[in-house]
Amino acid sequence: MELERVVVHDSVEIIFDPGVLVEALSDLPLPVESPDDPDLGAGDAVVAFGPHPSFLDASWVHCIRAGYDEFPIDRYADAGVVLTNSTGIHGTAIGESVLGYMLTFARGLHTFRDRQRAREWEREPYETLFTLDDERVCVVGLGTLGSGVAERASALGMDVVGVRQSGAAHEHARRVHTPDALGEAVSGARFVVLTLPLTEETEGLVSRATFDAMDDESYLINVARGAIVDTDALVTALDDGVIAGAALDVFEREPLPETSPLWEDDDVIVTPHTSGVSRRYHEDVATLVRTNVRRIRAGEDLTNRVV
Ligand code: NDP
Ligand code: 7N6
Repeated sequence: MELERVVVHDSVEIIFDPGVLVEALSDLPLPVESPDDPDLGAGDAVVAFGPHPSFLDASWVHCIRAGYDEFPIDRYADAGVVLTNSTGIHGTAIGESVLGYMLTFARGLHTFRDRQRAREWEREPYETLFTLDDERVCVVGLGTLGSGVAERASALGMDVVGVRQSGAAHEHARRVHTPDALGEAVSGARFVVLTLPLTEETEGLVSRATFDAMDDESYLINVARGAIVDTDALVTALDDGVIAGAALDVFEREPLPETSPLWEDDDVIVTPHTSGVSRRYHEDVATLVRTNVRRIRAGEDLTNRVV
C-alpha cells in the first residue's frame, strides 16, 4: 500500500473535533487533512467514526471505535480496502465507568441524587444498601473492556466470573464459561456486565431466559451494544421485578427515543454512549494510526486489522 495522505473524516465529531486529531497526527511524514468533502483515492487513509460509501475508494479505513458492526466488511474485502479498528484503548474508561455504575447501585447514589433535586432528606430502608466486596460480577466478554472491568472489580474484592467465546482462563476471573453456559454464568451474580461485540451470534443473546437465570436483586450493565439485549424482555424483567435494575450506555436506537420507558425507571441509569470516552480519546486513536502508518511504510502487518 502506497499511502499519500491521511484524511480525518468529519464523522469523528461525535467524539472529538477532527482538528484535535489532525493536530495530534501532525508529526506523521505525510499530509493529514480534514477537508469538508474529500475526493478519496488509492493513496488515502481515512480515519472515521462510521462508514461512508466513498471510503470504498480509499486504501485503508481506520475506525475510531472498537465495535465495527456498522461497517460493510464484505464490501471492503471485495474492494480490497483494509479496515482497522480501535480495540485496546477503552479498558480504563470502561472499567472506571462500570465500577461507577456498580458503586452507584450498591450505595444508592442514584436514589439520593434524585431526592436531592426535591431537597428530600430521606434514608433508604436498612436492607437496601450493600458494599461491593464479596459480591459476584459476571463479565460477558473478556477482551479489552471486560479485562478493564474484571481487573478493577477484583481489586475491590469482588468475586469475578466471566464468559468468553473461547472459554479460556483469565487472570482476574475465578472461572470462565463459554457462551452456551450463559445462564449458569449469570446465576448468583449481583451484576452482569456486557462487554462483548455485536455479531450474528450475540444479537439478542440476553433474553428473558437470561433474566430468569439472574437473581431478583441483580443488575444488568450494558456497555457493549444495545442489540445484544432483547429490549422488550429487559423492560418486562424490570417491570416484573425479575431483576433489580440496569445501567445502560448503549441502546438498539440511539439517541434513546423520548418515548422509551427506560427513561422513567428509577432503577435504570441511562448514559448517552459515553462510558468509553475520556478527553484523551483522540491521543489513543492517534497512537494506533501512527503505529499503522509506520507498519505500512515498513511493509509489516497492521495492528487491529479487521479486513
Ligand atoms: P475485544 O475484541 O477486545 O473483546 C471481545 C471479547 O468478547 C473477547 O473476550 C471475546 O472472547 C468475547 N466474545 C466474542 N464473542 C462472544 C460471545 N458470543 N459470547 C461471549 N463472549 C464473546 O473487544 P473490546 O473489548 O475492545 O470491545 C468489545 C465491544 O464493546 C466492541 O465490539 C463494542 O461493540 C463495545 N464497545 C463499547 C464502548 C462504549 O463506549 N460503550 C467502547 C468500546 C467498545 P475471546 O476472548 O474468547 O475471543
Ligand atoms: C464512543 C463510542 C466503540 O465501539 O462504541 C464505542 O468503541 C465508541 C462514543
